[in-house]
This record gives sequence, structure tokens and C-alpha cells, in this order.
Amino acid sequence: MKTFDTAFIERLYRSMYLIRRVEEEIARIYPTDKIKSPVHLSIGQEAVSVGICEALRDGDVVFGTYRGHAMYLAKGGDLKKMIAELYGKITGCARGKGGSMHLIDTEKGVMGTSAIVGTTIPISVGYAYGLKYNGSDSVVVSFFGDGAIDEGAFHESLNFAALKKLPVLFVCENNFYAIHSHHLSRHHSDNICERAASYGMPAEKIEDGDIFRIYESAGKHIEAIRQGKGPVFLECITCRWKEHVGPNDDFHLGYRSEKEVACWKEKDQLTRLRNLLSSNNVSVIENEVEQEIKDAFEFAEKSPFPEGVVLYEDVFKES
Ligand SMILES: Cc1ncc(C[n+]2csc(CCOP(=O)(O)OP(=O)(O)O)c2C)c(N)n1
Ligand SMILES: [Mg+2]
Repeated sequence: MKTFDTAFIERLYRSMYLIRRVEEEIARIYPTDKIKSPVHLSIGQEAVSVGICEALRDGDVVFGTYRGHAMYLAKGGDLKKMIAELYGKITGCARGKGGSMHLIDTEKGVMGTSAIVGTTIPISVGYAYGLKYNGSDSVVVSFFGDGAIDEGAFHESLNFAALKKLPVLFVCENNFYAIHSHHLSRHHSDNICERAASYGMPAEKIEDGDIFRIYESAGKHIEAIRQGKGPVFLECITCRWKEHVGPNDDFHLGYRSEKEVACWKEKDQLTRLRNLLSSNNVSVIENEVEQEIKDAFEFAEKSPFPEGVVLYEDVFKES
């Protein structure tokens, strides 16, 4: 693997630290009921979003899932609007009507996330079809969990994307669980990449959660996709540290062991990046990010709730 310069490692660290600390703050505040929607935290999974979004350029777009805070922030989504959205305020990125599971910032290429498993995959493919049709060289990244493999729309989408050679990078964030069901209690084999490849696209699996590997691999695939070579499938094995939904641990439920998560905590990519930087650089970044987070929560606190009439807006496209 090539060596990376300090400025790049600082970028990665800033993005990873922002996401981790924002979600820790969400977990801390959640019991006060100020946050009006369920929260699905990505703590432990951040390296996938950060590694991939760092390989994108302006004009590229992402679609994701209800576990979408990391993707939204890694792609540059507005933090104040995200926190206000969680608080159900009118200043939120979906005007306070979507909550944590429906994040969007189209100016930054965050095209949307959805609570319904698998639903943004065909939308990503449709968007990619539009890009190709219009002669654009932008790329779509479609993020989804391993639970989406269970959905018919996933298979239809991969088939169509391969058939039409569409500019999509499919990214499966495989944390092995759909809520509390292990992948092998839902499928005969652990062969997601083989199944994706059978539709007619290269498929690669990254097993260790290494942020540099994810970045390099994404960069290589995105370049090929940009050149018109068609879709690619990337499976990133990862680990959700918290419960499926909510701010707590869930080891008391017994569907997975603490040990299983502990080995991922040992190779935490945030700590790894921190150890590659000088303590001075780390504290400059952390102080700036902490201020940004404080400002965002204050913005959300001070913003008003939407008026009732807002419920009837954004339902149909206004001409
Ligand atoms: C179509 C559909 N079926 C079922 C659900 C209920 N559900 C919510 S989250 C989830 C698990 C999805 O797991 P995965 O895709 O692996 O994502 P993760 O939560 O692990 O990030 C399910 C089944 C849903 N939201 N949508
Ligand atoms: Mg999962």
C-alpha cells in the first residue's frame, strides 16, 4: 500500500472524528427526548463512509440508508441541518419532517436516505441511468446493509445496472446483522460477492475495515466506473458497536457476543489515524470539530418547529 501524506491523514481524521463525536453527542442527548426520531448509529462503521466518500469528487452523488449519519457527513452534508432534522425543526435538511432516517443535502451530493431496506438501490440505479443518458461522467455510490441482499429490488437493480453498464459503485456495509438476525440465519452461504459478480460486474470484499484500503479500492473502482466500464460491487465487512436502533449497547440480548465487537474496537480506525498524527495536530482538529458540533446543537435547540401547514408541502412537485 502506498504511503499517505499528513494533510490527507488529517482530512480522514477530521471526518472520522466529526462523525464519531456527533454520534456520541446524539447518544448522550437521546434520553432527553429532544431528538424526535429513532437513531441508528454508525459508531464503529465510519471508516466505510469516510474511505469511500474521500475518493469521490464534486458532482458525484450518494444514496444510503436509515443508518446514514456517517455517509451524510462524510460526503460533506451540512451538520447544522442534520442536527436540526433530528430535533424535528424547520431548519432541518428535510424541514424537520424526515428525522434521522431521511437525510438529504443535494448541494453536497447527498441525494437521500430511506427507512425502508433496499429502497434507495433502484433509485441509485435510476439516477445513474440519467447520468449516462445525459453524457455526464459523475458516479453514483449506493450504500446499503447486508439486509438489503434479502430484497428483490437489490437483485433487479444489479442486473439492470450491469446490463446498461451504469456508473454505480454498490457498497454493501456488511455488519453481518439485519436487526438481530445473522446473515447465515438468512442465507445459505456467505457469498454476497459471488452473487453480485454473477450479475456481470467486478466484486471485491474488504474484510478488515482498513480505511486506507477502502479508500484505495474505492478510488480504483470509481476511476473505472467514470471511464464507462460499468458498475462495481464492493463489500466492506464492518461492525456496529451499538444496538440496532438507539444509543445503548445490546449485549444483554444475547444474539451476539461482546467479544465479537471487542475485536473490532481493538482495530478502531479513528484511534489508528490519531496515532499517525502529532498530538498538536490532533488537538487543533478536535478543538475545531468540538466547536462545530456545539454550534450545530445550539442551532437545533434555537430553531423553531415547523408550522402545521408544512406537513402538506413537499408532497407533490410544485410546477
Ligand atoms: C423492506 C423492509 N423490510 C423490513 C424492514 C425492517 N428493518 C428495519 S432495519 C432492518 C435490518 C436491515 O439490516 P441491514 O440492511 O443489514 O442494515 P444495518 O441495520 O445492519 O445497517 C429491517 C429488516 C424495513 N425497514 N424495510
Ligand atoms: Mg447489517
